[in-house]
Amino acid sequence: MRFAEQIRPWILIPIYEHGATIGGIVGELAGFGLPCLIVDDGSSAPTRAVLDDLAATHDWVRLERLPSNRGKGAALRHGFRLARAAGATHVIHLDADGQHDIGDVPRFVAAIGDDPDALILGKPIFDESVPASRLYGRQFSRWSVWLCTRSFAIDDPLCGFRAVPLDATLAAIENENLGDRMQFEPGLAVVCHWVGMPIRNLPTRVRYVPGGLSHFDAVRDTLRMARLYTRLLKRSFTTEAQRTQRLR
Ligand SMILES: Nc1nc2c(ncn2[C@@H]2O[C@H](COP(=O)(O)OP(=O)(O)OP(=O)(O)O)[C@@H](O)[C@H]2O)c(=O)[nH]1
Ligand SMILES: [Mg+2]
Repeated sequence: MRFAEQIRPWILIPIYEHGATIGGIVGELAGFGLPCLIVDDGSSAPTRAVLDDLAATHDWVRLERLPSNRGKGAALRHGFRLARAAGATHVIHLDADGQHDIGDVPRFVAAIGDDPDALILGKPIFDESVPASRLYGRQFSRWSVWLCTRSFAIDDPLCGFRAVPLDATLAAIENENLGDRMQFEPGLAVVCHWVGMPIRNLPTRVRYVPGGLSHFDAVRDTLRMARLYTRLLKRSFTTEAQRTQRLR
């Protein structure tokens, strides 16, 4: 795959206990010629063994291991920093559970080429495999994010398939407390929008594999998100009030 000299995208995969699906994903990524960083967030022995084997057999796969499970958000943040330190300008991150259409990676790369400054968010196209609870939960997050940003720019704040410009994103989240778990991704989209980063939404198919393993905790993760949205919403009103006052 060819891209402009100054754009150096890496694949980033945060993983927790998805040893059964990661091998197939790495196999599909092999043809794209992109370095791949896998951040293992305290998985147990079976997944660790699969990852060790993948890193040993593919020189373009780099494995980073965190000593204990901290959450997807913490793993992503860690991966952003490592990838940037290693010379990446962007990461395309995707989930390890086999839900994403890996064939869309070149479309994310092309979208980076079209607008290297943009945060490119996967806009999921679900098939009939999606559980209804996920669709309802998503609506809650979409509305919350639209309120926080006073815009519809972010179509889906939860999709784990994204392209992230590293310098601008790390600067935007540097002083933010966006949490370590599933609330990190919607929070990141909101603060990136707040700092004026262009947002693009890229349609991509998402499927729920029968018997697939999910770490999304409907109660705890929804509560974490609700708390974060409340905090961000309050801040959006304060910022707006300050701006109005300055204009008077
Ligand atoms: N590093 C890290 N990754 C995690 C953690 N929990 C989940 N992941 C990864 O994050 C991705 C998404 O996790 P899922 O469990 O599928 O969560 P989800 O996609 O929000 O939930 P579903 O809609 O049920 O699939 C996968 O790559 C997981 O391996 C975690 O605690 N740490
Ligand atoms: Mg998933």
